[in-house]
Amino acid sequence: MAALKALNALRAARRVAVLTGAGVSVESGIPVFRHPTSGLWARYSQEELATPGAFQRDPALVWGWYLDRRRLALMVEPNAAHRALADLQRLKGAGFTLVTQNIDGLHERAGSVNPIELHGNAGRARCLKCSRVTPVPADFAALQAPLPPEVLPRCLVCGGRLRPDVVWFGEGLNPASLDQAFAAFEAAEVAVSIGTSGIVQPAASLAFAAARAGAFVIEVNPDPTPLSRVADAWLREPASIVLPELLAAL
Ligand code: BV8
Ligand code: ZN
Repeated sequence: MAALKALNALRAARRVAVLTGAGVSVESGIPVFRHPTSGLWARYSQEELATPGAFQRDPALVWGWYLDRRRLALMVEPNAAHRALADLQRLKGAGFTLVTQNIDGLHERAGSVNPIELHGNAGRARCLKCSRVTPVPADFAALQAPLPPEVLPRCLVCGGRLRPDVVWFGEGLNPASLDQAFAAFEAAEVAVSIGTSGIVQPAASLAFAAARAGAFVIEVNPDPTPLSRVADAWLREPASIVLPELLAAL
């Protein structure tokens, strides 16, 4: 029943806004954010590593974590959920906006064009001094953790230290990206929240903003989240099953 309601709403909608979280990449082989990470990282909470303080205290440790996550993202393939969202964008055209909390770059590799990467991208580095953003230097990216501090990358323009181009806890999101995301969700006829626990702010507020503006809200998540009781259609199945089915029927 919920799937039919979702299908009818998506069919009729000209403006569709989608938010994805780590759950959309699970079936590609990337663990979700809030499960204990394996191996070297098991003894740290991810919230501890993804902070300016952690980088200040031990940049080699934090860079090692991001290089590992970048390496994993490059080793895996986008899954049917990523590909279905690229199809949906081709179908809906300019009325479609994809916002992601993920830093794995899988949406673009699946064919999505200009996804709004609210939390940045593990494939990029940013200079602490001149803010220049570049791909993570390839020679540095090839190194395995634990990294000796003397190998940490520096900006080729000003010599400043480079950091991962991601948004850490306690850091502001890019204001232009955030405004663009809220504008899309507040204008949407259909808002879709996929594979996110809806814990991290301000991203978690997007779907609620759409609901308040009168959008039909679809949630794709096997588990309940704070959005589930507000959603007009809660599809409790994995994204890589539900999204291709919806696209095939559109
Ligand atoms: C900000 C990049 C203010 C890095 C990330 C108290 C103290 C300090 C801060 C706060 C606080 N209370 C609130 C805050 C704000 C804080 C916050 O929200 N904290 C939370 C933990 C309470 N937010 C911030 O700090 C943000 N900044 O507020 O700044 C400010 C303003 C101006 C100026 C200065 C400061 C910044 C937040 C961004 C943090 N960076 N990532 C990195 O990745 O290393 S967030 C991180 O969490 C990832 O981006 C991740 O994507 C994101 C959200 O997690 P999810 O994607 O939802 O993943 P999760 O594992 O949680 O859930 C997966 C879901 O998938 C599950 O529900 C599961 O059921 C589902 N699933 C599983 N399999 C499938 C599936 N679904 C579908 N199909 C499947 N197959
Ligand atoms: Zn620089």
